[in-house]
Amino acid sequence: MEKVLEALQQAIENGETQTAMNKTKEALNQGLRTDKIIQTAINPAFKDLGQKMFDGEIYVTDVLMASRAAHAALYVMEPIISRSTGTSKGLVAIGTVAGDLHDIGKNLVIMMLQGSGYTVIDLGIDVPVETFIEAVRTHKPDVLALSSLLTTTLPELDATVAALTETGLRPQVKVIVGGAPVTSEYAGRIKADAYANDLFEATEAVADLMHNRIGKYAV
Ligand code: B1M
Repeated sequence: MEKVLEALQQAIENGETQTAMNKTKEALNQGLRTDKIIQTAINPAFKDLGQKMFDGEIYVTDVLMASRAAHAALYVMEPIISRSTGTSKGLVAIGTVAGDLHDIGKNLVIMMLQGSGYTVIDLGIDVPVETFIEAVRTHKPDVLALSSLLTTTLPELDATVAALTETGLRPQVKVIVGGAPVTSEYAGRIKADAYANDLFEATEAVADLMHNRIGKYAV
C-alpha cells in the first residue's frame, strides 16, 4: 500500500484530524483516486477500530475521535466526489434510522450520489419513521434510502417500509436499504426495492431504480 495511505489510515485510527486532512491532500496530490483512498485507508481503519471496539481494547470516545478524523478526510475529498453535472438525475431522501447515530457510511453514499448527479436530501441520523414518511409526503423523492449500522435498529427499516404502505405512499417511492448488518435477504423480507453493500453499489442501485430496471441490486 502507498505510504501516504498507510499514514492516513493510522491518522484516522489515532483520531488525528489535522494529519488526516494533510494526508488526504497529499494522496490527492499524488494522483490517487478518491475510491482508492476510501477503500484502502478509510474502510480498513474502521474495520480495525470495529474489531478493537468489539474486543474492548478501545472506548467509544476513541472511535468518536477517529470518526472526526474520517469526516475531516471526507471533507477534503468532498468537492471531488460530489462534483455535480449540473442537471439533476433525480431526488433521493436519505437518513440513518431511529436509534442509530452512525453516519460516516451514509455521508459517503450521499457524496457519491451527488457526484453522480442526484439531488440528495439528508435527513440526518436517528431519524424516526414519521420523519421519513413526512419527507416522502412533502418532497416526493424518487428514492428513499435507509441506512442502519446496528442489529438492534434493523426493525426500523421494516417499520419504515410498513409505514409507507400503511400511508398509501409506497407506490410513489422506491426504497433502498444498506449498512453493515443489512443483507439482501433481509431487504427482500421487508419488501424494500434494492439493497447495496457500499457507496458504489448504492449509486448503481439508485440508477437502476430511477429507470425501473431490475438490476443486480434488486431484491
Ligand atoms: Co459503532 N458499532 N456503536 N460507533 N461502530 C459498529 C457498527 C459495530 C459493528 C462495532 C463492533 O462492535 N464491532 C457495533 C454494532 C454491532 C451490531 O449491532 N451488529 C457498534 C456498536 C455496538 C456501537 C454502540 C452501541 C457502542 C456503545 O455505545 N457501546 C454505539 C451505538 C450508538 C448509536 O448509534 N446509538 C456506537 C457508537 C459509535 C460511534 C458514535 C462512536 C461511531 C459512529 C460515529 C459516526 O458515524 N459519526 C461508531 C463507529 C465509527 C463504528 C464502527 C467502528 C465503524 C462504522 C463506520 O463508520 N464504518 C463500526 C464497526 C465497523 O463497521 N467495522 C461500529 C466506515 C463506513 C465507511 O462504513 O458505515 O459500513 P459503513 O458504510 C458503508 C456500507 O455499510 C454502506 O456504504 C457505506 C460506504 O461504503 N452503507 C450503505 C451504509 N449505509 C448505506 C445505505 C445504503 C447503501 C449502502 O442505501 C440506503
